[in-house]
Amino acid sequence: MSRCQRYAMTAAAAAVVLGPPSAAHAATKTVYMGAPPKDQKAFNQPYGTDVVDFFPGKVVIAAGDSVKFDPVAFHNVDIPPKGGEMLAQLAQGAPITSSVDAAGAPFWFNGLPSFAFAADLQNQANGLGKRLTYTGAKRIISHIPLNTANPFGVLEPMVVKFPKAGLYTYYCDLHPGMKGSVSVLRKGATPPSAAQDKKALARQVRSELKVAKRLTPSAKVPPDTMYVGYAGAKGKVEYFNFLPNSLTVKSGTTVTFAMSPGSLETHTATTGPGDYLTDPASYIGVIADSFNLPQFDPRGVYPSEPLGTTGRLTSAYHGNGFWNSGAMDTQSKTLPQSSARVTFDAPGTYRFVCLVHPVMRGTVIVQ
Ligand SMILES: [Cu+2]
Repeated sequence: MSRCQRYAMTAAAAAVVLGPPSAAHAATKTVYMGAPPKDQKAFNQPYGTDVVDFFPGKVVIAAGDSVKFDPVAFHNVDIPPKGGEMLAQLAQGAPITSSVDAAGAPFWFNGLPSFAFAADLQNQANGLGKRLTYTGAKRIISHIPLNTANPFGVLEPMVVKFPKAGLYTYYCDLHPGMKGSVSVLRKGATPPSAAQDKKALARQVRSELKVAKRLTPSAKVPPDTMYVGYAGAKGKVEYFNFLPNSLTVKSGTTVTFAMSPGSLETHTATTGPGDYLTDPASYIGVIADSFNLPQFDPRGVYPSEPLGTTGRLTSAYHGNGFWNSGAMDTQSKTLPQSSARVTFDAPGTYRFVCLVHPVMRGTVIVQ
């Protein structure tokens, strides 16, 4: 029997004589940062989806209780100070110099700022593995869940105590639009029981699985377009692949690679020599690998073509057949675009990948 259960029994026994206990023992409720571990397969395997959400999205506790934020996927938790806003995930760094393509020609983005994850997100002293108290005076934030010290180790949760009643919204800085809330009742109030919480969590999983099931069958893709990832209208559930997976066009066709409206993700559509998964030292491999590092390779973040222009892709483009949409999203104010267009100028088979999620692949067959 745990200390808590013993305490609860004592309190229940006391209640018979004294009426409801005025102050139950401080409890801790868990919020998964991403789909609960036991449900992840249900999203991934049949539907190719993942869900960009906190589980449960709403947690109700009493003042003095804690929330354990469990980093089960690539998300962070950012609880801004009272009246404050979430942080931007990216920070601008020193201007890019001498970034050249495989033919030796300078890329258009030389002179523009480099990008890195914001300092607070990189700071390993933040959040994960800590027990903290949220008073509203100061931001509480967990760092990026990359276990750089121990890449295969389990990440420690962040436990946050909420001593003051109120409704607190928190965010994932890595997926602008992903948020949850902690409702803190006055001290001594009775929050939902463990059984009620379990039911509510199961309800959330069921309802998002329903979205996952219908997602790609109900998708309508405009002509000469590939969606890079596909999110439903609500955006939380996303199909992690190119849609359609293969597109056949005539030479000279301009194809649009687009984020789907409502997506909370960041993706690229990129083609070029090599493959991150089978050859991390290859041209594409090196660029994709930089998304695991604090400082991004500008060839991955920036579109390969100046904004508003359309490249004319052949196997010799940029010296080696490279073309990149750049990092795209629909929500943040940091990334420049949510779609990119390229004209296919020679017959052949062009393989595309997402540099951020290298399992996402699409093929354009040009006739
Ligand atoms: Cu992606």
